[in-house]
Amino acid sequence: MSESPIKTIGQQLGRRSWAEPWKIKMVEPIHMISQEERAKALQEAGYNTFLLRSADVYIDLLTDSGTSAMSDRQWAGIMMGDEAYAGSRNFYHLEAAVQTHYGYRYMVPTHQGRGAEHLLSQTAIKPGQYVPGNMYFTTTRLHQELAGGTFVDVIIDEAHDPRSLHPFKGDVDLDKLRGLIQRVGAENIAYFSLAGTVNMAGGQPVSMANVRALRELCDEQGLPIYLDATRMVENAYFIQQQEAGFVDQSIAAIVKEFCSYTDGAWMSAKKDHLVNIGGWLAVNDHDLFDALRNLVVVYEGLHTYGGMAGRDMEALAIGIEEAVQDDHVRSRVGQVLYLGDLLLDWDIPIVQPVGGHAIFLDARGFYPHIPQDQFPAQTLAAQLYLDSGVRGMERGIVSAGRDPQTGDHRYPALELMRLAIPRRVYTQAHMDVVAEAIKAVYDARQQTGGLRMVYEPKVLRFFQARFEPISARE
Ligand code: P61
Repeated sequence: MSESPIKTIGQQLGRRSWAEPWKIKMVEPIHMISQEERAKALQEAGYNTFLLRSADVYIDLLTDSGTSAMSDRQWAGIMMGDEAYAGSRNFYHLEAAVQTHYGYRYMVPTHQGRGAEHLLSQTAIKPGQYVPGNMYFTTTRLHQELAGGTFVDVIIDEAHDPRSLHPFKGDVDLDKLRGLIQRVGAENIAYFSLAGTVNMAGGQPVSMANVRALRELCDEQGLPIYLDATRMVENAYFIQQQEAGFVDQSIAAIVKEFCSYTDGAWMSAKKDHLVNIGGWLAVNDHDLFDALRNLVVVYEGLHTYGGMAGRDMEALAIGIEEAVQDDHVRSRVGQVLYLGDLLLDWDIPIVQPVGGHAIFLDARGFYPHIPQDQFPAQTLAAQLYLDSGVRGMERGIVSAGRDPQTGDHRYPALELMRLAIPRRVYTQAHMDVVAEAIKAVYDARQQTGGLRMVYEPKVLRFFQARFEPISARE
């Protein structure tokens, strides 16, 4: 493991330029349908980008989850799948990769991140307990609630302000956490639910100083910390670039130090780890591991495959090693920053600072005339698709869902539309197309009206909800 980051050619020679540390060996054609066909596809999809067919999408920034390109080494790993029901050699490779790079003692494989969230929530939360964390994530909070827990957001206030330039907007507000402990008692708190590169805040990182301080407080109170490590590699990049004392440390070393302050982690391997499917859950406590290992066989599969094929585990083990390479992370986050810079040059309202995996457009800045319960971010996602076949995702009131107690919409401070960039998939030219499309939608903002929801699923409603435009006369 290299302990100091590798320099790009540009950095070695004192130049500005940088480039991807790979070249393209295989391509997948994409195509674009006409404006009339897009309008029809959008209507058929109920103005919900989750319900579009991918064949109708030109540049797909719905998610960076499971959409990244695998390397030739990962594809070679696919051919090395050991599909034994029990004890596949690929499992041991994966276990070793998690232990080496994340430092936890015990690992349970799962089919994807929410499988791991389910197992952890059912095992570590007693009904009635609270689960504080640095902003909710949809599936994470739902599994905590299904286990009888109540999630409490204790992220710093800056995270809720798209214009705040705080460099670590993922940080935990320790005073808010102390306040919760005083109010409900540490014995009524299951664990701290910490996320790296906080997705719903705009891909915002947590600083090393913050996790160290959190560890101290949780030690005083006897609380474990479990980490959502889904985009921890990207979080480590921001620590390396922005936190004093880390510029000479490798991403791999930073990830490992960060994890050392936590008691375990769950992972959607579909993000940082460059695979199309997979996940894991890793802990240091043997009793907890035992309980998780007993539960995984009920919901996911045997404890040496957890819902993945042997070949999936091999691609994932190799993906972990590739994910922590400095030159990879620099170019991955660099592409996101490139798109962000184009938009900032045109004064398009986006969440700043630009985060690790996505650009988040501030839908309130686009459509101040559309009330939140007419779904400004959902409207923005629909408009961008209509303009140019670019697909993004609502991350506002629809995603926030309803309060289980009152049944009312939750009204989040952030009303965002996310454009998540898959890893190693699109080029700089694609980013230019996306930027121009956003500019066109921004320029037409005053003529745009909101939506009404005409079908609403009970849980995780954003995936399948359907909408209709509200006509100007209403
Ligand atoms: C995404 F619209 N994320 O960002 P699984 N933790 C974190 C995630 O980002 C995450 C999971 C756990 C997705 C897919 C997705 O509301 C949505 O492997 C920080 O997807 O089960 C997933 O991991 C869950 C999109 C999930 C959504 C939920 O695009």
